[in-house]
Amino acid sequence: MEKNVKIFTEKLRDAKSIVIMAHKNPDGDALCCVLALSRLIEKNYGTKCVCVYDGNVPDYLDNIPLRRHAHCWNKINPDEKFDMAILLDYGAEHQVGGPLAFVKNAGFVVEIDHHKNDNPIANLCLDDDTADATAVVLYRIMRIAGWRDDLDVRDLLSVAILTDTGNFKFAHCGESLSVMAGLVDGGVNIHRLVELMNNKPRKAVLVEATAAANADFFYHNRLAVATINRHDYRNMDGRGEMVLNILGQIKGVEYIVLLKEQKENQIGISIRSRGAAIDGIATSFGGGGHERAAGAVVRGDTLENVRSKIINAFKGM
Ligand SMILES: [Mn+2]
Repeated sequence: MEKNVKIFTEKLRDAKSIVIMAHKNPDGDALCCVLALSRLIEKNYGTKCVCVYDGNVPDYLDNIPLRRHAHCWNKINPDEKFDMAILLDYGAEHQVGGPLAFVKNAGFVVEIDHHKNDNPIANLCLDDDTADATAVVLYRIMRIAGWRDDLDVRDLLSVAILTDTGNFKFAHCGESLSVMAGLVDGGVNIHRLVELMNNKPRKAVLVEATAAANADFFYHNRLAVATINRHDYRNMDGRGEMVLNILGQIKGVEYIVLLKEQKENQIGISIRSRGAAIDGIATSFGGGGHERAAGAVVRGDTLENVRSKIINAFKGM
């Protein structure tokens, strides 16, 4: 890591134009890391970065610091050539979406990620798939590089860690806790940040609550499957973490699946596990992710078909 951070900082010193991005439909870790790194680069190297995203930013992230610095990628000239493109929390090439064009045109590509990825697309990889959040890796880089930060950066890294660990319910390593301790010592108020994220539209919360209430159970109640149809999907805010969290609290439930009919014949799948690894199942549907939190998007198939296929995929687990 030290050696790669050194290469990264040397490249940052030379880069005159930088674009930063994460996965499509960014979550807290994705968007907050983009904004935090952009501020860190500006503060330590004087370069103003362009922050882009594809898809929708959920309402619960409306009030995070520097939010207005993130732009939908199609607001930027598609032929723009950047000296450096930085991919954060992106998972795999196909999850970047529109801004991938900037990566292809960039002089040098850096990635900072905590997803398992067998085909990294960067010239320089600062990845660690054991980290609870990309923000944990970014914090490590910030410390190794000796960068100056500020409260906005510390707030953003905190929101990233809180969202990716579900307020530490899914924390696996002590590092995310010790990083958070450092951030709190640096002035972060966790309660204030959690309150700032309690910003979902009422309809969105009710859609998730209803999906959880109407879930079906299979294999001696070890698998819970919830469904959100096309009509209700339009009112969602984020990926439906609340549905997954509610069902995961049930005694005996080991696997939780949420199916989202994003549009006709396009089904989003989110899978969580309290037991065996399920990223293989997500991969078999064309997706990926982490061992116990993964997902996929299936195109060209109906909600009913995908539902029976995914239930089948858990046979024998
Ligand atoms: Mn993440």
